[in-house]
Amino acid sequence: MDLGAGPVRTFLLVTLPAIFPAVLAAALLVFALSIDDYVVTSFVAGVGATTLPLQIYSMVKSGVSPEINAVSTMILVATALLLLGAFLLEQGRSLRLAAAPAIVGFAVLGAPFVMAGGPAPAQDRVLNLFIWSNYIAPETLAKFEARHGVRVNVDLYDSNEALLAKLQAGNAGYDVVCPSDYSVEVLLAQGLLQRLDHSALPHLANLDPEFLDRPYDPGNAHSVPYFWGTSGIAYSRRRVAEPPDSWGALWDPRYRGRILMLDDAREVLGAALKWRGNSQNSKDPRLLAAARDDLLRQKPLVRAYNSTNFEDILLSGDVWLAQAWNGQIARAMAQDPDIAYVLPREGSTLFIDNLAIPRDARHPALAFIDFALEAEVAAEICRTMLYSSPNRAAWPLLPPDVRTNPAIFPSPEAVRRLELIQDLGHATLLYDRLWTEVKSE
Ligand code: SPD
Repeated sequence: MDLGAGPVRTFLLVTLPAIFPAVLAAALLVFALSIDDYVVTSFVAGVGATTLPLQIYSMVKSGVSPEINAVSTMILVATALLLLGAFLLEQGRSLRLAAAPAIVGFAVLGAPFVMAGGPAPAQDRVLNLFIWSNYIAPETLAKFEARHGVRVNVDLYDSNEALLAKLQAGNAGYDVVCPSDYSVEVLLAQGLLQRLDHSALPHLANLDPEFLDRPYDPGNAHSVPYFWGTSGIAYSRRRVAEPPDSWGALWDPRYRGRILMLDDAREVLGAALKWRGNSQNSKDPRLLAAARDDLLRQKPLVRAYNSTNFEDILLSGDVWLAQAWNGQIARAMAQDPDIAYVLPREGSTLFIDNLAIPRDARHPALAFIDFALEAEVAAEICRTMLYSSPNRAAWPLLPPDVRTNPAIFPSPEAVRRLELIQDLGHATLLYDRLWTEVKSE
């Protein structure tokens, strides 16, 4: 500037070259962190801001597809090329020689993003859906997209607590969510759900009244049932000597290292409570502490806590007994007749998962909910995911082997032994603390 250059010229010719190493180092650090991090990103990313780890994580939830293998291979190749570049540089080779593999490496890393990129659709032509993994097939979404000319962005979760955390943190950008029974109650208490205009939901009449007007949402003013189901014990017939009929089977030392539990505070503490003949909605600190102690005793036997792809782990033979949700196990049973599913005699969870619209939603959410309530669509959703459909009009459209499968549609006698999980208000903190003690031990 002393010599007469303007601010831009000075910045480009003096300041930027001086700080360039720091800028480059920061860029590389940010890149490395973003390609490595899942947890923080999943909490802070907005809808549609899907980094590679978020994308891979949601792809893994619907089974390991060739796309995941392709992306992983590209990352591996790119890493090898970048390391080669660094190695050549270290060996004192010319910058040009060292830069060649590094440039190819960056190109390989960037290719999927360029290929996946396209013009972003207009904001009002988008629906942001936040739903349990293994709950809707891409072909069902494609039908909605084609009919309404809307693109559906899907984010997946595997626990009510993950859904609650996102919605409680403020405008998450979702238009339709899928909370379970007790979570509807929590969200309602915090004013986080919109009232549903039933006149825009003509297919509401398709639902079995058995699943309507439950205490967690009287009159279904804010939610409509999407799937229901059970928690039970899935096992390998070949490897488990006697068919289990009690939660106690998950404490059997003969199966050390071959047991899987859901990664879900209410379900796991609930199973321990049920095993001892108590309600899974108990608020009694003594019963809860005893359940925690049982779970700590069980921990050396447990191979994994997993609510995502427990059926795959069972199918792989890594675990032989698993606390599980029925639909994914029904899918595993269809793949391998060695897998079986029982509801423990002490009773277990009945869940009703619902579609609802968050307070800040902006897109055509009612249209999506009514679409999911249509008989043919509900039948397709049930047929592909194998969780239990509350849609009475869909039942005649289901294949007989789905309709008569007791893992999907248990008998009324079995259903009588099931209990809905309820919101426990302040006692939830106690469950959270005990669960943390179990997991962190
Ligand atoms: N992967 C989807 C499983 C959904 C099960 N519903 C959860 C009920 C939690 N109590």
